[in-house]
Amino acid sequence: MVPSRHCPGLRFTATLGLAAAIALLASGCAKSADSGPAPGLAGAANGGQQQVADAGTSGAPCTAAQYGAPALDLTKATVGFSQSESTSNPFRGTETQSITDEAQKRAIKLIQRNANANVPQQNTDIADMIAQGAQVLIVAPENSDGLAPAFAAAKAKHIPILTIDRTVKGTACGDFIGFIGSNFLGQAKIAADDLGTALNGQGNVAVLQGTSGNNVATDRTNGFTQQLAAKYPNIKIVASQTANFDQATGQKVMEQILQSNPDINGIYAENDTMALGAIQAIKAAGKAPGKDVKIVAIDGTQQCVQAVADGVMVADVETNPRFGPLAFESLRKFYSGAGVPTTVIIADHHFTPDNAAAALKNGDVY
Ligand code: GZL
Repeated sequence: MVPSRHCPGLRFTATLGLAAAIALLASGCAKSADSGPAPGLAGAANGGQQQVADAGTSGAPCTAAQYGAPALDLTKATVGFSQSESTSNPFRGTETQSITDEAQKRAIKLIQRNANANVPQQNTDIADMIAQGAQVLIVAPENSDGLAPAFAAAKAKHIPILTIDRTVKGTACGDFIGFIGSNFLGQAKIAADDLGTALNGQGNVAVLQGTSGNNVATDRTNGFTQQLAAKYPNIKIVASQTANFDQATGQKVMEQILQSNPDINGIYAENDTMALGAIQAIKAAGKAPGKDVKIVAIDGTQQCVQAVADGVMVADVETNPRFGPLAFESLRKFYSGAGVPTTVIIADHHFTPDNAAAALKNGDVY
């Protein structure tokens, strides 16, 4: 594993206690968002397949019996997939494709819906799939507490739900099986270090926050502000506003921020699509992204990693959306009696000018 420029070449080992592992995750120097490919894949073209972070699993293994779900032969089952946002965002498009491909590979019947970032719609989607015969669900939640009606309806029918990419409030192995996703706090701390270094520790920055009401945006906002406060006292956040993880909104919000704060020299976008919108706004304001304004973002999409390679962005922290293999393997273990940890944190790449070109070549971007 290539040590990150900001974090020593830390890696989790089996000997780390969970508290230490969580502290390390929170410190932002977690392997899950550290530089370079996941360990053992250093430079290897692995097509970006998800890897579990070292010490990234926690929670007693959950089985169908413990959950109170009937036995099920997955190969004869109907699985429902509830996607939260439009697949026009490459994160969502890749996530949906990964679930679809893995179901096909395992010859499992999959039905799916897309709520287009609408929480009431996602409740309806889940209810519809239950009515259509879904016996187990994989849900990418739009937010952390708006889906209680759908989760309660599934629970009442003993239909288990595995959550991916965002968490929901409730009891693991009770209201839902568990969670698979990234270390969002760690991602944000790495992004803060990237921007702090690029600005030589001083400047005025703007934050484009994701949609409110979910753990991803909350952690990415808190992680960034905590790291700035801890390490970069001369960097000031002069504007921080949501652009709902959306490119057009990101451009509009950034145009407004630049009008009222012309001296901004850094931008932290909580996902790549908003970063692309911000780049448009910077250019429209007659400034050079990468020169006049340093930009860092989170997701690891092809366009933004290319921007890192081209010097337009300073770095891009990956959020690997290829949940298919891990999600279906988790369901297999859940039903086989082996059980699945209720929290599984995945390892993400950290794309910098040192490795962006190689990542674009070896298929680690999406
Ligand atoms: C992260 C996911 C976020 C992505 C955004 O797991 O919830 O939502 O980073 C997406 O691109 O909108």
